[in-house]
Amino acid sequence: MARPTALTIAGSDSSAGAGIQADIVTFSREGLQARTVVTVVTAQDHGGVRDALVLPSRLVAAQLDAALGGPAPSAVKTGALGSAPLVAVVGEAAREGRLPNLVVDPVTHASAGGALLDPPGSELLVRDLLPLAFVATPNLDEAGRWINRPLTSLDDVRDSTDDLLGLGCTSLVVKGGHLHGDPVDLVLTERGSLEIGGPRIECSDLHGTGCIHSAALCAGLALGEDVMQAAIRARRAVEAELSRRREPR
Ligand code: PXL
Repeated sequence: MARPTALTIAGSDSSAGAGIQADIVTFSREGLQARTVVTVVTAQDHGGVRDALVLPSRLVAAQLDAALGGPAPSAVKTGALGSAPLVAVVGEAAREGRLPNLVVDPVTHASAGGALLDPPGSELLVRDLLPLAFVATPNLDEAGRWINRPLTSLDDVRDSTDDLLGLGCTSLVVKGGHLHGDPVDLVLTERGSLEIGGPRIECSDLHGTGCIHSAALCAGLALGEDVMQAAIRARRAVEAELSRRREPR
């Protein structure tokens, strides 16, 4: 039988550790066929983003039409979206019901520095795209910014469940990497929550781990898992990647 397909709408990372390149590798590791829509082309290395070009919305819309031309993908994720017009292109496709199981990873900056979404784009993402998302995957800082209140502890997130779901997405996975001690990811849905623990794997290189997380989550949904199962898959994919990076080369 043909492998299930997932679509990523994201930026290109020339170092290939993050962005659309990380998404393709992750989809493939999880047994999926990838389709891709490139939004921003970046030239980057460990020093950060050296240059970047946000593609014209016409070209992104054309890629999206082409990528959605065959049998529908089983799930879709977004990464770096560059600018408000590209957020609008994705929003329009989502409103038309063309982006099933939409995972919105709110990427604004590259891990080594450099903007990947401008401020009007970030505003539109919250207002226009989050309400169309099946899952959003903010870290603590991003989730806190969305509800205008700093989130620094697990209790802060637990107490903010209603406000976070009030943003309009069906569910959220608030990533706990910034918590003190071992990270706990919190899955929030109208039907209940789940806390996903695990050891903190110390690693100086975290480049692309957010992309791997949202891609593996998207893969889980494409394979028919619910958001809680898919969030566990995502957490384990990040742990496996960090363990590989710690191995002596
Ligand atoms: O991990 C976030 C991210 C997303 N997309 C692109 C990136 C990065 C991080 O560097 O380069 C293109």
